[in-house]
Amino acid sequence: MEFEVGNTTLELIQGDITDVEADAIVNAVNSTLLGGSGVDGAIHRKGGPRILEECKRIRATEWPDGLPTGKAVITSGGNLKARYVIHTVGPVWLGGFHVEAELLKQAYRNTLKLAVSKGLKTVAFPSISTGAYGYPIEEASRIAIGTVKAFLEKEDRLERVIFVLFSERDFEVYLKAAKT
Ligand code: AR6
Repeated sequence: MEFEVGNTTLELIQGDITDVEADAIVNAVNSTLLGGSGVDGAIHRKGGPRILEECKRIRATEWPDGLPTGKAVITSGGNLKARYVIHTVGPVWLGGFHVEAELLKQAYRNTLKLAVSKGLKTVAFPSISTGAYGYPIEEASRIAIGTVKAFLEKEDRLERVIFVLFSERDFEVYLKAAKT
């Protein structure tokens, strides 16, 4: 399903993000940048060791104490079809009484800003924070879609932003958010 937002096409698909051809796919990581389960595990498995080597270098140079929640960094895509991987840390869901919503917005916004600053044209996102980090997906989908749309209304250098939802249910939830 596709939507036009300013000059950019916003697309929602169901599938595995490691199969997506885009300038960058986005990885939902933890602060260590050293790997994990879920989409992170899948990206490192298919992308090969080069991605982890670059993550280790980023830790050693830019972020010795780990990448803070809401921030984003970029590595090559290793053996993936995508040229780059943008790694961002979404918030752990703590009941909604903390700053989860703001941090989730920052993760999407900082990823898009980084993509634009590198001259990338196509970016594919997974559903950040709604797996191991437990963010309720209805709420997360509204924040994800709303934040991306608001960004694209002001920024016309991206050609296509894709949300890649892993399950049919997740896809339906995001579709509903995109239509409203
Ligand atoms: N393609 C697209 N989406 C996927 C894929 C895939 N191959 N695999 C899983 N998902 P999660 P989080 C979906 O847990 O909640 C990791 O261990 C999944 O169904 O990957 O941000 C990190 O290292 C869910 O909808 O990320 C961190 O420690 C979504 O991706 C922690 O998990 C996000 O689920 C981050 O937790």
